[in-house]
Amino acid sequence: MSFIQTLRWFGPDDPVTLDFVRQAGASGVVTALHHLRNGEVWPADEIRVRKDLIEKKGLEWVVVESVPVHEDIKTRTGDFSRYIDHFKQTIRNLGREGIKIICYNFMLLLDWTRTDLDYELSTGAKALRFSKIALASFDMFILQRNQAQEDYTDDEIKLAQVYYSKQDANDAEMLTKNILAGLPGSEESYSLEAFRNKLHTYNEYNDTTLQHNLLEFLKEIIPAAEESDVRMAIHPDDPPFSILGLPRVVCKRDQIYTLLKEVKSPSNGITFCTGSLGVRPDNDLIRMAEEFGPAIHFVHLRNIQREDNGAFIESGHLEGDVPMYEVAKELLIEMHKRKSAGMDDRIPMRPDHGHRLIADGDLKVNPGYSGIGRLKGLAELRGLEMGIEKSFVI
Ligand code: DNO
Repeated sequence: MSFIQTLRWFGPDDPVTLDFVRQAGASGVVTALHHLRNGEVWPADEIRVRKDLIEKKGLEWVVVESVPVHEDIKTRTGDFSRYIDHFKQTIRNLGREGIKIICYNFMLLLDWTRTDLDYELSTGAKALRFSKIALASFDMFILQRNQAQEDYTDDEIKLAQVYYSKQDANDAEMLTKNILAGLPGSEESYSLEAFRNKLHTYNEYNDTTLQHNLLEFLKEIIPAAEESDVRMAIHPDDPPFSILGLPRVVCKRDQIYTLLKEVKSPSNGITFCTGSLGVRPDNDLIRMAEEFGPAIHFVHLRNIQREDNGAFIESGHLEGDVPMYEVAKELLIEMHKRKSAGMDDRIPMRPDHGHRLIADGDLKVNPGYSGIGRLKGLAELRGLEMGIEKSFVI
């Protein structure tokens, strides 16, 4: 009753190849047609070509991560109806090709965000890190967003001033790039000027309007997913709080509860990403894994270590603030329940991100997506899972 072990693969240009995925012992691949423009329908023949490539290596494409949601859909402006039709068609095309789990997110303008992509841990390994103070310094002094100060406490403002005063032009450029250039899978990137101009048009959005737009979107796409026997798995916001004045509505337990309750369907579910949700101490991950169990269609296992002033480091998969043993146990129990109910029981899981280790060498990997670092994560999680399974008395 184990997870389907998967690794993310960014397509034929990814230096971490499908052969590597196979040798790592994963059976599943998580990928997307990254070369298509946001909002385009994914053509059936392109899906098939990608699927064949994966299957030729003896692997299976089990999850799409992600089908990007066009910005017009999130804001419900412009051409949003047409883009929703495209999204539905993409669901149908994927379903017809046998790819039944689709991960997506509903973050405005930016996808996942980090301020430091090369943070050196005490072991010498490199990790990703997010610092609220660095973000505040970008927001107030580089982006110079109107009224940005209102979003920070006096202490945060002081710390951000100190942080900014220590930065040289290169540091500031690097920080801007890390935040705006789009981390792998983001599919969107902005120059400072373009981002500033865009942001001006977002003043009217708040949690209420954004959540409304998300629910409207779900009401339209979930029936298409049901017809195609596809399960939609929304990814939580990362980090799970508002940044740069933009609302975020998939951050915590109550928000997830609402989106599942308002559109009840076996096709409306979540990606349970422990690294994203775990940043908030008010998210009780063990309880959430139990409560949302049946709606968990895909799992990202990753750990974070919270630090002072709203910062966090991506720690080793088994070390940090995410109680990985207990969470994994809850998810394995969920799979057992499914099996007893005669249902499709195995949830695809990927070790989310990995450190960059010496053995990763100079390979130009996508930030967070090293080969050896993720292999370490996968191996640890595989061992954890086996230990839990063997201890079950069923
Ligand atoms: C980061 C990922 C995100 C995620 C999207 C889901 O490593 O977790 O890129 O794929 O936000 O749509």
